[in-house]
Amino acid sequence: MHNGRIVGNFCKAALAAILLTAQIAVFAADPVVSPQTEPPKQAAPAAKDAAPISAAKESAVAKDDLALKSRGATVKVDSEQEPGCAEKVIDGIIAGEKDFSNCWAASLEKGHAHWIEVYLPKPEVVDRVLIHFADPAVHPVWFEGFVMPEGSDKWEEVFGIVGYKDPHSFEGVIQPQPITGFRMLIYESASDAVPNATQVSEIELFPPKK
Ligand SMILES: [Ca+2]
Repeated sequence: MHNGRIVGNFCKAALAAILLTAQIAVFAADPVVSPQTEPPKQAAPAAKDAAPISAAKESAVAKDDLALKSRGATVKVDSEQEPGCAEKVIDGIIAGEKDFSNCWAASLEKGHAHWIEVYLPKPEVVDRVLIHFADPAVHPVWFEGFVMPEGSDKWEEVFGIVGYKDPHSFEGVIQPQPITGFRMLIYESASDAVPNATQVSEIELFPPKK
């Protein structure tokens, strides 16, 4: 649908994003939950101390986010557009609508599926995942979430989403349990013009509210 060719750093392709976003708003499909998984539960209310996620400029994560490099979290990815950009999903900074340079961008040389894994320094009970995208033109539209339960070395699927159309963020409420990691597996992202591209700005993992 978009014939323009985007080159270079997608995180900085603001104008292209605006143009593509307008098209996505028209053509995006309604979300359909993957039939092999349970539907995601109703999203929990935003935390009182959560930063606005639709701000034009960058904003900060909520104070109780466990998935932070500053708290000892680490990250693995299938590929990077720029070396080291994967750590931007745990740096505590959320991309803005007009400034989405703070993100992991998968390599354009590699096709989907792309994946990103966040590891916690010790098991933590988590019941909510908040994923912030970056360039709305290349946001994930078909993806799955997994957790690694404490004491296990296997990923356990907690949600599967098809046709996701919010270009900014996704929130999933999951069964509370102690986990050591979270995995996002992305099968498809929004851009037809650059089908290999996908971006995530931040992954937040939250403990149950006290
Ligand atoms: Ca970030």
